[in-house]
This record gives sequence, C-alpha cells and structure tokens, in this order.
Amino acid sequence: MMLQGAGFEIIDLGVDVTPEKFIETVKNQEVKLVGMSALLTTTMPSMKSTIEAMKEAGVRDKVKVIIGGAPVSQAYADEIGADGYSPDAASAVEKAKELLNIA
Ligand code: B12
Repeated sequence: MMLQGAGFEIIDLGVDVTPEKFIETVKNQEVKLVGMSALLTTTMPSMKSTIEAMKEAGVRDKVKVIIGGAPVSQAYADEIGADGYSPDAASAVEKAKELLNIA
C-alpha cells in the first residue's frame, strides 16, 4: 500500500509464491524491483532459494531484491544476497527509491 501510494505499480503475487513464479514474472513483465516478505523463521530460507533460482535463470541482475518481515534483518539480507531490507513499510519506500535511483 505504501509503495502504491508513492506511485509504484505493484504486481501482487500473493502467498506461498514459488521461485518459478517470481522468475516468470520478472521475465514477462517490466519488473524493476522484487519484494519478498516472511513472517516465520521457517519460511525465510525460501527467500534464499528464490534468489539462487533467479541467478540460475539469469534474471537476478535485471531487478533489485528487497526483503522484510518480522524475523528478517539486514544481516539476513546481506547473507542471502538481497539488495536491501527495511523494518517497516515507510522505510521500504525510501529503500526502493534509493535502489532504483528515484528522487
Ligand atoms: C497476526 C499474526 C498471526 C495470524 C496471521 C493472520 C494472517 N492471515 O495473516 C495467525 C493467527 C494466523 C498466526 C499464525 C501463526 N503464527 Co503468527 N503472528 C501474527 C503477528 C501477531 C502479527 C503479524 C502481522 O500481520 N503483522 C502486521 C504486519 C503489517 O507487520 P509485519 O509482518 O511485521 O510487516 C512489517 C515489517 O516487517 C515490514 N515488512 C514486512 N514484509 C516486508 C517485505 C518487504 C519487501 C519489506 C521491505 C518490508 C516488509 O513492513 C511491514 C509494515 O511495517 C506476529 C507477531 C508480530 N508482532 O509480528 C505473529 C508471528 C509472526 N507468528 C508467529 C507464529 C509462531 C505463528 C504460528 C506458527 C503459530 C502456530 N504454532 O500455529 C502460526 C503460523 C501460521 C502460518 N501458516 O503462517 C511468530 C513467528 C516466530 C518465528 N520466529 O517464526 C510471531 C513473530 C509471533 C511470535 N513472536 O512468536 N499469526
């Protein structure tokens, strides 16, 4: 909602999204930024496997990747090779603009 309010066009892939679905969307739509959210520590590894699958599919460099959610941290973002992390929705907008060089 915050990103949409700031003028971003959002494609909401929903919940339990497979790496293949992320890759297909990045390939077929004009995606500049991928956001992934995890609420549980048990779902965090899916962020890592999604980034790895994006690398294998050759689409990782086409987009910036940001992650967030209660159990996630900047350290985890660094560990899995995400481009950014934000603790809340307002700073996620700032992070997205920073990564995409939008004033
Ligand atoms: C509501 C809730 C539930 C609801 C969910 C309802 C629903 N349909 O969504 C119900 C009751 C179903 C539930 C169930 C469970 N829950 Co629960 N739940 C919560 C709770 C209280 C709030 C989550 C929430 O919606 N917050 C509101 C949103 C807006 O905040 P947020 O997720 O933090 O997101 C903000 C930031 O993190 C950030 N952000 C989020 N995503 C992203 C993404 C990007 C890209 C960026 C940049 C930023 C960003 O911006 C958001 C806005 O500021 C949290 C505790 C908490 N305080 O977080 C526990 C919590 C997530 N639950 C927890 C647990 C353990 C469970 C269960 C496993 C319990 C059980 N044994 O059954 C189940 C799992 C169900 C499942 N399959 O996922 C734990 C997880 C612990 C862990 N380490 O994994 C938590 C942290 C509670 C705790 N302290 O123990 N839960």
